[in-house]
Amino acid sequence: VGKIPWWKEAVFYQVYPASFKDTNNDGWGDIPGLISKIDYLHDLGIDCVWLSPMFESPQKDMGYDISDYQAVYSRYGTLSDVDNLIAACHARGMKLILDLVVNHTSDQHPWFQESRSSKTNPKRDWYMWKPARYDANGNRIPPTNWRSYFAGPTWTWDELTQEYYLHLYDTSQPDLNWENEECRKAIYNEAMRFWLDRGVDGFRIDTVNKYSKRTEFPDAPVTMPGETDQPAAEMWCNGPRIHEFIREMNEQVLAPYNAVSVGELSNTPLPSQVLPYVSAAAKELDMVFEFSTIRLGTGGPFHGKYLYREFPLSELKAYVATWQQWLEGTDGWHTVFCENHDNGRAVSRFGDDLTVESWEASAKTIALWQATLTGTIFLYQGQEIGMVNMPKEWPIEHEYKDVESLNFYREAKASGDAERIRKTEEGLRILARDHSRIPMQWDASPNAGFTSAGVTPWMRVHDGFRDLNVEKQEGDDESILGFYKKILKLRKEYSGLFVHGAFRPVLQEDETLFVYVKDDQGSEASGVLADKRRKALVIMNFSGKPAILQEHNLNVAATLGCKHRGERLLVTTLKKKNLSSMEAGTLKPWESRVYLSY
Ligand code: TEU
Ligand code: CA
Repeated sequence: VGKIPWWKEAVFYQVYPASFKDTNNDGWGDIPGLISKIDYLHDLGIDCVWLSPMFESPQKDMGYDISDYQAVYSRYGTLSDVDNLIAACHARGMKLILDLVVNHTSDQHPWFQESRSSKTNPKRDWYMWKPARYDANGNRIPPTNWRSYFAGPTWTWDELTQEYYLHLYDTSQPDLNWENEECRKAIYNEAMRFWLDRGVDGFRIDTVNKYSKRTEFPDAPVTMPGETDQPAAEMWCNGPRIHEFIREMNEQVLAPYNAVSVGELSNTPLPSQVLPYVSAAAKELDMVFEFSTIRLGTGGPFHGKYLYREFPLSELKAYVATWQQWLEGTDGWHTVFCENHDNGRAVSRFGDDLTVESWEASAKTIALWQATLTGTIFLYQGQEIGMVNMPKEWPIEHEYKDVESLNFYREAKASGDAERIRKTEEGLRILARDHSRIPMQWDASPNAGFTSAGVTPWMRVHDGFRDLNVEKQEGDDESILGFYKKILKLRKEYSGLFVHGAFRPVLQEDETLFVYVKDDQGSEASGVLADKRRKALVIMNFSGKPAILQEHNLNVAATLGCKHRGERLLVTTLKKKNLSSMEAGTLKPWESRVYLSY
């Protein structure tokens, strides 16, 4: 049993700095605010904090548009604040990773200012410039028909040098040219070594599979009839040189610093395409976020992330089974997550936030779901108290701030197509990235304790904050927060089962019950001898109705099977007061249990 790397069993927690805690009353979260909450995170059971971008930026994409990799955006604080944060984490045996955003910079970055200044500037080739094309009527058109992730074309015309530059995201986020070796070296130095030398423990790597574009720049096939720009993720995802680039990044920086790396891998639904990034032998990344599971319900005829569609529980379960089992027999690793700053809140999307009972029970069931899956677990700020989406009646044009949301909203409005506008508004109200970006709810004081009374926070605080906040749940081990603390401990205590164990789906087609067996036989990590193998049966009622196990042909003892003497209840989402009414054969709405064989 080789030594297990720390990052496989660690609990990671993503902080979105603008919305976490404001300590200087400007309505914007800051690093001193995060430092003031490190003990809260330590007490929750967090081992490593992932801090979303706090670098110098015009904030067109909330810091994912960086204009200086070695400076801190003034509203977040200073370099010494970051040094203090690193020290605060390390003093508690915790670690800190930063967000590495190097597919693009802000158009305000000096590199781009130089690149755009003339065609002969030494940094011209650090970005992707192309001459215009002309249509049959002699009108100038972009080099390709690619549609941006934020709607519109991926090309912006530059009058001064009479060429287009590429931007997969906003026009203010020009793509760096990874084909240029000098540019890559500058990235490794300025964006990576600078922070690793200050003591940062690694990186979450933004858009990690998009640096190698199809450099012949072909047009994308038409999948959105009638639209000028077409979705073209295959033109820049998992491109011809991507593994060469990531291996070089590992060789040059990650390995020498022993830096942990977790890559953000979107638009890559096939395990065969994902494995090369995370197999230990590949020496590329330690792990990745694969989005198929939590992107369920997004996308639609306009490939807008914001055209929501209902999906059956069996579809969610199928994705979980696929991504829980894809690494068996390989030397790879992966992550477990259901929330981040780019998606709606899990309890509003996969649970039921309509009544206090269903909100609390479904949030705990989602917690149990995450805490029993194999991989490294990542929580997102507020998930631990069951934070929910913004109220559906909040007007989009006033309360939504995200460039992605607003671009899709304006594009739909401009289309004049009533059905498209309706579908986009409906989708935004469930899926918009804004839902996870409203202020963290700390207590029942004005502005939920995120900032002082009388201050206007950069985003509106959820109206329900008085009943949903950290203070209300702290000290109550039956709250959602108390439940997370409990099962994060159990996850570690039975890491052979929950962190490393083999996943075996049960009742895969059932549209009410989400059931699986975890088996520590599946991992040498548990060091368990064959005759002592442990198995756990996770049973979750993913519905608002009681579930009679017998009606679903579920028998606990039979399902756990093997030569065991019996099973015991390891954890239930029920509160103590309801335990007396707990029926072995019936699950209450959104009730979940874990049985342990022994
Ligand atoms: O997101 C990349 C990514 O996965 C999104 O492009 C996603 O595919 C898109 O929302 C689909 O509609 C990262 C950051 O997490 C995100 O916040 C940034 O806006 C983006 O990159 C650009 O840096
Ligand atoms: Ca502040």
